[in-house]
Amino acid sequence: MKKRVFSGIQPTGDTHIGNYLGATKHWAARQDEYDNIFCIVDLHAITTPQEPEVLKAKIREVTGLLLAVGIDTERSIVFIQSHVPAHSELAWILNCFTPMGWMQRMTQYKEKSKNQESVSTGLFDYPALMAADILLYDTDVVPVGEDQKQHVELTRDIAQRFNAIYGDTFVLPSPVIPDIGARIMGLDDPEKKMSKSEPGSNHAINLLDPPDVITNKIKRAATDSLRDIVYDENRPGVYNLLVIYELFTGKSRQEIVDHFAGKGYADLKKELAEVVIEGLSPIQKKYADLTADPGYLDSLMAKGAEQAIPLAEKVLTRVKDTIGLG
Ligand code: ATP
Ligand code: LTN
Repeated sequence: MKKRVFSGIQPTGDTHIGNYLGATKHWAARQDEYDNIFCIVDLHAITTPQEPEVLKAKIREVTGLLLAVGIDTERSIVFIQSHVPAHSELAWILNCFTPMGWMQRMTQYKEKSKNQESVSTGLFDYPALMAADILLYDTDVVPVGEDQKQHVELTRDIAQRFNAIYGDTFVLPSPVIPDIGARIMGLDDPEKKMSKSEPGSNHAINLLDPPDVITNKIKRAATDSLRDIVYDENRPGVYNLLVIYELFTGKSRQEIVDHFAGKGYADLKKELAEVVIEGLSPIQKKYADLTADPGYLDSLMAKGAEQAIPLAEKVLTRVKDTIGLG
């Protein structure tokens, strides 16, 4: 039997090449290897304030982009989190088995709540909902970018704690993080992870950015005052650009360093813009086709929820029986 993969993406902000290179590209590439479930996590999106109309549009956009990068609904279940009520229900139950101290250690919460006047309880509790997403499907493998590793490990801890009390109930999931590209950095500040929620027009390359926007963003990307083009993690700006180049071209590091020997940052940026534009072009074309008929995505998502609901219900019933509910 194939291993079960589950992963999720938030319908907030603009989906960027970090999401693609760190996560969705791998989800698409390994679909035949696994039994896959991918989720557009709209309930996670509302842990920070959202405009209703924008949220609705973003749910459609992210759905379209998942399919455009190659997720195939014949081989993978794709659905919207709020369409499957068991996610909220299991999240509540898991809350009751998660020590506050475990949640307080989560670095994403610490970062996202920093300098905020008011933060929702939902943002603090975000990892319990994520644990519910994963555990509801007896998930073995969770492919994510580096920033989500801690949340998957917490999920595993919650599952282990529950199993220790009640006996084997949950499958223990493991995170899978790509060797290269697990943490694509912001173009404007290579010390910060490229992120959907980061403001700044020059921060991220979005999957739907037109060619001239991509070229301009890369032109303005932060580098350093040195000259040679080599992989050096102590020079995060150039390192990040080289990693992006490597992932879009599929070339080896040696080939890339040889290719840019004697050239300058302007050459690197020009060629990088070309390969990114070329790499995103088929995704953008496919996205335009998929979203031309609005009813099409809706029907696929209805089918995805129909497939997910019985799987989730089965595990939720197991959990409720175990703890004496119902
Ligand atoms: P936000 O910053 O608002 O939390 P995000 O950019 O992290 O959003 P998500 O929808 O939360 O986007 O993430 C979807 C997937 O993309 C996750 O697996 C996450 O780990 C991965 N990911 C996000 N940013 C990066 C990045 N800069 N590099 C590699 N992977 C990333
Ligand atoms: N928290 C994740 C999104 C997410 C997720 C999941 C990822 C929600 N539920 C379950 C993997 C498995 C993020 O990318 N910020």
